[in-house]
Amino acid sequence: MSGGRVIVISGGVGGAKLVLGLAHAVPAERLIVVTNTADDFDHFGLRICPDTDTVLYTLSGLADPGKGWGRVDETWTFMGAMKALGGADWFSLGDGDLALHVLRTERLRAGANLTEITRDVATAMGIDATVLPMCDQPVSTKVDTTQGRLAFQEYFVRERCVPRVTGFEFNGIDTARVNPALAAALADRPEAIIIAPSNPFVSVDPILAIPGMRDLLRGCGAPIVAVSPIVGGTAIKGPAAKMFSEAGHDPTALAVARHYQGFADGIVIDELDTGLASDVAALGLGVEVLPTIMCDLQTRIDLASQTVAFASRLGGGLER
Ligand code: FO1
Repeated sequence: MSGGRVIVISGGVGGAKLVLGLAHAVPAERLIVVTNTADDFDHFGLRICPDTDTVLYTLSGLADPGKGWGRVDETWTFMGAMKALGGADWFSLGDGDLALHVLRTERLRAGANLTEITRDVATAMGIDATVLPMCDQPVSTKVDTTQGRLAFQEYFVRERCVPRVTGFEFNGIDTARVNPALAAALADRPEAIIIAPSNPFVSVDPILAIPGMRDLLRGCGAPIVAVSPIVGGTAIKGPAAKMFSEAGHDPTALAVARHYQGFADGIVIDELDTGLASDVAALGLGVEVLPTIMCDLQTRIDLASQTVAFASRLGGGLER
């Protein structure tokens, strides 16, 4: 490793696993985590930022290890009371988690931005790495389905990803601005850009869709490496494979590579997909075959350090 910053682009549960590995493999002062905020929404008058919170809880050791989102040892008194009153109970907010949403909402109303709030929460949680929301302006993913347009959490949680997807729109993206702290880090010769094994359509694409983001990432000179969230034809977590199928593509690591073709310099695919390596390479991408299923902390750390090493090797040969 050469000592520059490692910038990782992450969604929620799947991405946070690699983020935790990176937090062990890369010194904290060199790690920047950029989170998707297009899943954010208002619920019960509170601002909920699921992917950012999942990263914060994961890095601080507070995450529920079973679900991957929310807090470990959570209690659900609020939700029980809400349900008894006839309130909406399709989106579960634990009692401890609720404190974060109340605090964030109060601070947003008082004029703080998401970056400041996230920094202060990370500090309070004892997180040393930098966690940056992709932007401070509200962006919200809308999922077009054969049953009509749904807000992202309605599609994901309330409808359990069942409706067939016909497209996505990121409302507010035109007026979103790349997080200034990220822009500054990109101008400071980072060592590597890692795209975590998050959903390409709804976790990574919103980040890349911020005006100017792709050019900043491509132009910073660092190698861009994606880790495939599709292994052996299925998604490790969530609806990514279903979304590829509904878009008319076989859900494979090759489809992920095609998705990032022209943007990423390389892709990490799983050992189960070794047979796809030559097809991926034929797209003009560097390929690294690794065990990518992160079942415990050590496999996360191993994948993180091997991914950074792969990026560094690619970086040596980059000509842009
Ligand atoms: N996911 C669910 O499947 N059901 C829930 O009720 C739910 C609540 C929830 C509350 C706070 C939070 O930070 C995340 C929560 N998630 C829940 C996860 C979230 O919907 C997804 O992880 C992401 O938005 C997709 O990356």
